[in-house]
Amino acid sequence: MPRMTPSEAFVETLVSFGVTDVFGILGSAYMDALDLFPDAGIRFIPTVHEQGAGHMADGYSRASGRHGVCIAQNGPGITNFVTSTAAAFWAHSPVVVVTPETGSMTQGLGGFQEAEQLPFFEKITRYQGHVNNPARMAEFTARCLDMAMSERGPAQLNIPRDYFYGEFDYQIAEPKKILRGPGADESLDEAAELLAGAKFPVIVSGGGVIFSDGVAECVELAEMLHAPVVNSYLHNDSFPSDHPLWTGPLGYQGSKAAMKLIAQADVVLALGTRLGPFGTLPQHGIDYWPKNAKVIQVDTDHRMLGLVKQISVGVVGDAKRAARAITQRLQNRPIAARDNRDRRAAEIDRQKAEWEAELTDWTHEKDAWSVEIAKGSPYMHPRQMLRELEKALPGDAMVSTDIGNICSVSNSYLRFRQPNSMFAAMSFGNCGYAFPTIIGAKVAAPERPAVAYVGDGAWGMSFGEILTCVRESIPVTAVVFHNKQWGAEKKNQVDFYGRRFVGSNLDNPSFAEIARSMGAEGIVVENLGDVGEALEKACDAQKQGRTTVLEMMVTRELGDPFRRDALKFPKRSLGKYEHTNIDP
Ligand SMILES: Cc1ncc(C[n+]2csc(CCOP(=O)(O)OP(=O)(O)O)c2C)c(N)n1
Ligand SMILES: [Mg+2]
Repeated sequence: MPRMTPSEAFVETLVSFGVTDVFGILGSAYMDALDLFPDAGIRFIPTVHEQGAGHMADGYSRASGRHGVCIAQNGPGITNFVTSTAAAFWAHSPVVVVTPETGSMTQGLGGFQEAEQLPFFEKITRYQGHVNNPARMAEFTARCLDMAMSERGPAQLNIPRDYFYGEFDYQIAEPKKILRGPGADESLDEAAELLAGAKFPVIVSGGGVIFSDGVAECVELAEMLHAPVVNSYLHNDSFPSDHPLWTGPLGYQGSKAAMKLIAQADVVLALGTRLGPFGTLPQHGIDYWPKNAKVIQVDTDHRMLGLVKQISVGVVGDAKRAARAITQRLQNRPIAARDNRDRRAAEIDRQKAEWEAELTDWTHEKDAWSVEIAKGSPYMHPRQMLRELEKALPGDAMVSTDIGNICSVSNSYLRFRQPNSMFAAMSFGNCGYAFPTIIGAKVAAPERPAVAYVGDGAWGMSFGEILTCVRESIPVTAVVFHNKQWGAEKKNQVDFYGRRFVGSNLDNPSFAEIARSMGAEGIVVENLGDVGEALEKACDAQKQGRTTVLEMMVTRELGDPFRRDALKFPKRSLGKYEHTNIDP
């Protein structure tokens, strides 16, 4: 075993696992290791804020399927990672969060930047490795890298800062190659049996299909059954949108075609999806989940099987391999869905055409408040703008989306032909996710156009990272929806709180001007006719290394709210507040 310092063992293990990029903000706690990065061939990408670094590591891993790694100073640098780690947890991103800690000899004395760093991350990581002895640096580093990948989620590597020093004998590990199988034969047999007998099978293609590189296998199975395929919520890139069996996403602001088709299913194959509760709520007034259908669920995590929706068959397996195994079982046997194939094909076409026509006609929001507020506005209707963006997006673009009303409405207008293209804020739903995430994605895939959709409120949280784009030459495009409000939450005040707007209106500067003063391009777009060209030019400018902020001036109208399911009309007890009661 070669003798080396713990810093060398840490860095050599990163190299052995193929890590070439690390995001973070420098700090004395790990400077001894950082000092080695250039010679090790690791690019250190300094960011504006550690949360940005964490999201960049997330976006990097989502675009590449490789580890995203972030690192920061003990104490405050590490607490800044909490939000980004929680987001990566719910996005199932293999992020390794390296958290140098107070020195082991002073922990507990209340020194500088001291914190117990493991509890912060306990519930938002898949694995926590604590280097309890410097001689174990290589071992724990490797284990965290392995765990993040095999558990598909963040792993924390906690290192007391004095443990970077010394000299020990280390074995530098290679990545473990752990492959998951398709699932138990009996479960796959049952799944095939149900699907063979189904008259209206529908496939839900989830994140697991993307993570397992299983889109081709999902397509093959769908074609064998001629089953329509719906994307699970915010995984619009889990099935090619130009395929005749693609029907669009379920969930908030999703595709009515997808919802109306799955509502008719007698057998649902949920492939690589946990069927998250938010992503399967009724939408557009359609309670689409087919309550009498038999559900087959495939997930690598057995704890997800039947957790949210009742299932008939659970398969603990890899989505790609399970799809292939089911397809093989269906070969050379009678398939009931073939008998009514033409009728279902016509139904799929009809639902898709109806939804497209409805989207095209849906030029603005039609609720009373939206109509009133948008009246006479010189600005663009968000839906029309989103349609123009959709048309102009390059075919190989990667798009990240934030949490906001307009970002959510974009769910209906985002279609992808290849996986690893859509990086939404997923279930953690934090404002400020999209911009740093797309920066990380661009580092992983510099040849692909990278576009973030961000509301103006969320932009305020995240635009600082323009500096990272400019300083580090990472060219991306930010499309900022300037509606002068925290719209998604304001919508609740419109619907439930008598239009009393507390904290929801925003007085903004010119975001294009700010971008220019930070060294990026900034373009204000006010007219629908300019949207497509502006996006094309901005994507083109990425080839010249330039980052562009497109400041889209839009009306204040708002689409359906996020959480109609979770809100109640106010009913007060004290006389003082009585006037705020709403009688629905
Ligand atoms: C970090 C964080 N803070 C607060 C919220 C609550 N929240 C959800 S959406 C939203 C409004 C988003 O406004 P904006 O980004 O301007 O987009 P818009 O809804 O106007 O399109 C807020 C405050 C959140 N999701 N995340
Ligand atoms: Mg806004």
